[in-house]
Amino acid sequence: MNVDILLGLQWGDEGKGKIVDYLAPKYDVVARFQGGPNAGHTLEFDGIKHVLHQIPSGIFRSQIKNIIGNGVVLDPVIFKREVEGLEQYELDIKENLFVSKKAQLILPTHRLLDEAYEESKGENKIGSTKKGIGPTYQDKIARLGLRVGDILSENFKERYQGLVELHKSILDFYDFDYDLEKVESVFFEAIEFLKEFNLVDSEYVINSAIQSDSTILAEGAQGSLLDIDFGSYPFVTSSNTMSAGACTGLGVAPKNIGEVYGIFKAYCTRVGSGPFPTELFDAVGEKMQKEGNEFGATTGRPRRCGWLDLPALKYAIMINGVTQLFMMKADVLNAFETIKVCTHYKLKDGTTTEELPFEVIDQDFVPVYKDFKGWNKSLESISDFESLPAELLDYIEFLEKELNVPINIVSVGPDRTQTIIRN
Ligand code: 2SA
Ligand code: MG
Repeated sequence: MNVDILLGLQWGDEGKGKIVDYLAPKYDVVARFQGGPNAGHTLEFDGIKHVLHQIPSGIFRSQIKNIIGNGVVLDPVIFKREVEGLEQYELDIKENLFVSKKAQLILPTHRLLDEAYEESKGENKIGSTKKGIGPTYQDKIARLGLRVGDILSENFKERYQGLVELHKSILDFYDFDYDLEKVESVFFEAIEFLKEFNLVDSEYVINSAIQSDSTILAEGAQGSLLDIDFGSYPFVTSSNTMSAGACTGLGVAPKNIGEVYGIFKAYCTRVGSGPFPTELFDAVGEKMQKEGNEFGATTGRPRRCGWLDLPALKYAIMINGVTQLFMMKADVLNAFETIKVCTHYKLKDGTTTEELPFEVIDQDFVPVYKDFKGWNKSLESISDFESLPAELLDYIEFLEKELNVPINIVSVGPDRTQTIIRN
């Protein structure tokens, strides 16, 4: 069982980048299994802040192999930009990065389609990152997509053209204006750039790593509540963000899965549209946004903020089989006199439930909260678990009891060093 999985348990932005960076030295391989450039994993160390979108977070450590798995949708243009952005760190990217030939390619027209679909939805837009994620997965499932390995074939341009013609007819249907010429030349430059990397059958790379007893960390992107099957459909992303996605997105058998690390914030945030039962619309929410610097790493959009939602968190723990919990951004709550946790929902008919309903319509139920006294002090100088303020320890103890999974890491700041490990 040498594949561990790290996942966000909420709506993304839980701080996965920081934890992968912290865990990475324990692993020989770090692999991305779903999503694409809609992810933005922020790593901070030695006073440097870096955001990774498609490249796995193990890239900063020279002894780690990094894999972009078959379940990923890869934008070659963003890939090129990302690699170039890393040049300053003098990493051995060409040696340490392996890209699955089976990963799907995001074409410039996929991005245009993403925009066209969003525009056509009016009020009901998903709030997509407009990186072409949905349309690319759509083509994958429709068996129309182009894969990374296809760029090596002689008729790649023809096949590209064939798919683009289809996309154009859809764009025309939506009356969507676009200028493809310029973006296409950038795309083909990026395709040439991508050819210089290790394009592999990554399922063999991973399984031979498993055979030779190497340790592998599967790095999830987005969050469990954005899962295509179990998220708040249709306000979700287009991949399986849950632990099962690591098996299909890498070609790893379930028997090889060991730990499932679930990352959650001490409160909740969401970018984009869709239900958010504990969302705050008042000064408290604004304060959370400000204290937590809650602005998207990919699009810069402000994140909606609210209190921790236990029914939603329990659901995510259930579908993922989480074995260890890591609580992030506890320090953001330093400034609050009272901290609230939603323990269950009260439905319109007066009954209560701890389960997420089929359709989460905010107006149909109200969250019921339990109040906790805030600790109201800085956590900056604290480095061991026992020295955390009593109020925060109470909060953690309550959550562990409710969730039935140990909280083994508490993050008290963005830097690598501000990570409290529980022995
Ligand atoms: P898309 O672009 O089709 O996947 O958008 C569909 C919905 O999914 C939401 N979405 C996200 N929400 C939060 N974080 C995202 N990425 C993180 C970032 C990185 C992460 O920092 O940008 O945590 O992995 C992300 N990606 C997609 C989006 O807002 C739509 O509601
Ligand atoms: Mg993020």
